[in-house]
Amino acid sequence: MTSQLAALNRWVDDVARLTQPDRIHWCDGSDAEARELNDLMVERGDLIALNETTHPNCYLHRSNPSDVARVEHLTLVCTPEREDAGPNNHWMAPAEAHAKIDALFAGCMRGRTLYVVPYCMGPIDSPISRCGVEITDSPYVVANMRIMTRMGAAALARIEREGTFVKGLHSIGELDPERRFIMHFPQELSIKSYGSGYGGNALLGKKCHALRIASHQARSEGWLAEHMLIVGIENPQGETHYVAAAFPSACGKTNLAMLIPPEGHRQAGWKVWTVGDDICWMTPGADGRLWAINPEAGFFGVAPGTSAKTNPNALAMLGHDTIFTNVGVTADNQPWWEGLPEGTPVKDWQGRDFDPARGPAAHPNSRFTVSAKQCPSYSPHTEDARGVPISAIVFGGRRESLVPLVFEARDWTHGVLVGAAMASETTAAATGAVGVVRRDPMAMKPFCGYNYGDYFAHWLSFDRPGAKLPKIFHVNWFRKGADGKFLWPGFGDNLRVLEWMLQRVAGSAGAEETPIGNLPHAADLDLAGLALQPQQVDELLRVDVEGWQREIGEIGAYLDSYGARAPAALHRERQRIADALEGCRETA
Ligand code: GTP
Ligand code: SPV
Ligand code: MN
Repeated sequence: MTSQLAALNRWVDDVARLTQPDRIHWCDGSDAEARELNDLMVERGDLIALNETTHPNCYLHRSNPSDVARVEHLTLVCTPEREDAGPNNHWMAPAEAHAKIDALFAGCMRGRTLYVVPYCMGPIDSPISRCGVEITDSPYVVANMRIMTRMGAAALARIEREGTFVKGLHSIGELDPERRFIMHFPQELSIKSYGSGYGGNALLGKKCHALRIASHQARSEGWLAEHMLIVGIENPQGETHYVAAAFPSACGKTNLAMLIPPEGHRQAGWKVWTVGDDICWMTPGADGRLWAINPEAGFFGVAPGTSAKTNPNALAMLGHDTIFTNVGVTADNQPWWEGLPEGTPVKDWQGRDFDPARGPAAHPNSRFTVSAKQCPSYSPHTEDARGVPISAIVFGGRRESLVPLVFEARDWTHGVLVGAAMASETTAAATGAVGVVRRDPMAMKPFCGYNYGDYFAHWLSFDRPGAKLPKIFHVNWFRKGADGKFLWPGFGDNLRVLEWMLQRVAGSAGAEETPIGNLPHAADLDLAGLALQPQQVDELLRVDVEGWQREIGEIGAYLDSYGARAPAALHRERQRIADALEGCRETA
């Protein structure tokens, strides 16, 4: 046995001694194993088989009602120095954290099976990919990890060959919110998660490894681990350009990643290719460009709002081999959620008879887990070992006022400030109030595994001689009019905005320079076929100088909260914008 597998075996032994499982099962990722696990879960009531005719091999999982979203207040980054986790993270000293969570793990797997889940984040042969092993007592987690990662024998072989792997220890414990922690130890490349079975808290390859631990590794190794979708846009000339976009949780990544172009664009020959919908690892290539892989192999997507109108590709992939979590069901046992035009829910997400007075049938953060290969727009380049070259980076938030539909950053430093200054209304993806505007730089507030000040400096460091960096843009699909309705149609029509961006990259589209960045004139956007009033377009593309003066003041205070760690270049950039806004107001 190689020393690596010996190290893995020792760790499994240590964990078994602590947690006292009845059995240990090493997952090989085979179909037979998946079938056995599904049968077991159906028998135990962890999964409910859905309508075999309309949804072959689809299952419903109902979470404990107190365990349906990420828990940011219980998610800790445990670096030796508190300052290295930064004010953006909850922190605990590593020794104290281990002691606290190990006390919860003690004996917690009695009567249960301990599953050893080797996984690879990224194409199994890519040098950019990284492996991990999750130990869990939840068969639901195993089933999800099998879809979301390259899980099983091939990953174990890579671990044996390669050396390092991230250690993730997980138990659902008692699913008691009072006995729940999600802890990260970046220096030890390890994660410990107790008391939750929900997505980001429990599928440790996803946010815990591929963002919090990976962002820490990426900083020391010169790459970026980001909360971004990756999408390829093929123009009528047959050229495909890749865009990476960071929007906070439940703010449109899955939808943008697999959009269907508007009718006119489709006829002209535009196509969209999905590479990833949530996480992007980007590395500078020998050619100076940033090359990106999607470390995941599946989608853990938001169900509500997904329909044949908003996201036909998603609907098409959800017809078979999908795990649904916390959706409602119809009388004939089909999955149902708010936003589907047809079907009537008879049971809500908690399995109760559906009563609209008690709220929606599907939980607002109900999800589907599905293999990326089931997506009709799945890009064959998803498996490319070197990744795909990124032409544009997009930041975006959910802002009902102030922030225009789109603007372009003048250069990389301005773009990093645009990312660092992002704010968005909170959503049901995390516990806590929904609809509250908060700063969420680069959509990484819950996921950056170290001090944001250092993270901004790391982003700035990519601007160096020889670099051919993507252009940076900011979008807002969620601007509302006085009537409280979204001003922009969104979804497939978002391609119209991406088209302008790619024309800007090619140097072939116009823009107006403003203090906050470059905005398209209405005539620079292809709006043909949309029923937008001219005043709606004006509103979407308006820069409210006084509103932005307030915003830029708040951004200053926000940067100040990172003290000396906030890069001086961002302060200078912010001041330049503040001065330009002041100049604008004086001339107005
Ligand atoms: P996470 O998986 O939590 O990271 O979310 P996400 O960023 O992938 O968000 P997703 O694409 O699942 O969208 C979340 C919600 O926003 C869904 O209910 C969508 O229907 C809705 N949504 C997505 N894109 C748009 C858009 O362009 N306009 C509007 N109005 N709503 C959108
Ligand atoms: C998010 O909340 O950003 C998600 C779902 O993508 S989770 O896996 O829970 O992080
Ligand atoms: Mn996400």
